[in-house]
Amino acid sequence: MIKEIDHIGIAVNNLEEAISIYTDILGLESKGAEKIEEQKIILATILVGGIKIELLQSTHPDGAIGKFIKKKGEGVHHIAFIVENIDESLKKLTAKGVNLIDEKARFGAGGAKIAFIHPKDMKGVLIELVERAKGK
Ligand code: CMX
Repeated sequence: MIKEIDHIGIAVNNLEEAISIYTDILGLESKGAEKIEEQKIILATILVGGIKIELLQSTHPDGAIGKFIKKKGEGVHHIAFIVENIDESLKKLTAKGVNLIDEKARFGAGGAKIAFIHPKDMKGVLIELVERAKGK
């Protein structure tokens, strides 16, 4: 079902400052920022070999990232795995009794189909499933 890691999401207070740390200090490449209104975030993608780091800044205090930072501070927010067929994956997980945040996939950054699994069922780690269009 799971192919590989797509990205690691990191919650940050200040996107520009975070981008500068990952590019100027660590020497990684940034692909630029994207606002995702539905998720109440602005995200910047940092490329690390075949996988990505998504730096996530909240645009509203009541969004998922805003609430996370308020409770836990900045840091790793989620791990995203690539799946070939997200609808099939969600059906399989439902059959196994897994607590899904999204019973149906929705659209995320870059037009990918995404869905989240509740951290309570994943040993305290928020897991995102991602299905990318072929060639993306
Ligand atoms: N990782 C681990 N645990 C987390 C967490 C995270 N990212 N976010 C919340 N939690 C914990 C909370 O601390 C809380 O723990 P306790 O019960 O021990 O206090 C528990 O999960 C449940 O929290 P909650 O208050 O019931 O629910 P929240 O309103 O905080 O929502 C969650 C939590 C995961 C359901 C919500 O953030 C969500 O739906 N996330 C999916 C969407 C998302 O994260 N979007 C942002 C990124 C988008 C992207 O990258 O595209």
